[in-house]
Amino acid sequence: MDKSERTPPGQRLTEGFPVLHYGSVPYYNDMSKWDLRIFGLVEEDITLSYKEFMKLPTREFHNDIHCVTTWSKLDNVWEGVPVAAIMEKVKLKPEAKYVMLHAEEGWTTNLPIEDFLAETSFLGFRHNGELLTPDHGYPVRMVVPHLYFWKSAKWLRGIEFMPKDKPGFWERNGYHMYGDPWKEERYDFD
Ligand SMILES: Nc1nc2c(c(=O)[nH]1)N[C@H]1C(S)=C(S)[C@@H](COP(=O)(O)O)O[C@H]1N2
Ligand SMILES: [Mo]
Repeated sequence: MDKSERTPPGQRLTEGFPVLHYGSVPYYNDMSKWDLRIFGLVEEDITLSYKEFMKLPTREFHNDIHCVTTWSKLDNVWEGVPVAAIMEKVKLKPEAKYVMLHAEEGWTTNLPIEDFLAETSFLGFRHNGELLTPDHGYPVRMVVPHLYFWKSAKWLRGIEFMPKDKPGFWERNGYHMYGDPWKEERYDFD
């Protein structure tokens, strides 16, 4: 597919990699303070240390990203942990229908469980050959490329399984609950 067909309506292509977030960039000088908690509707919660996380299987992912503020960046190459590798560590309860991603400083974003479990979703730690920079989510960010990029939580610290949908940070502040870039699901007040 050519670049125009890969660009959703209302988006412009950028070669750069803009940095966008609310709040401040966390710096980690001691990775023993980082962990990732998987909780909510699972038989048993787990907490992965950075060491445990980095031992999970990884692979390369190729995708395009689309930010709600109208920039799109094509042909990203990432290294990340497939969601399936995380899901092998927990037993999901059947009532789990939605996911809340928890980042540093209480920042959150919500999505349906099918979108979280999609084969194209992953926990990324390398982008275009380099470890993620602090600005882009070091050490680990979620990447859900088929939804607007605000669903791709930087500085990921928790994955919560929920029975019902609940708005995350931007969703409480007017962003769409789902955020399909091909349908221009940008804001919920229009
Ligand atoms: N933790 C956290 N993750 C976040 C955000 C945020 O404010 N905090 N902003 C989101 C938004 S709105 C966008 S567009 C992307 C931007 O990612 P980038 O800075 O790597 O381009 O991160 C998303 N992830
Ligand atoms: Mo965004």
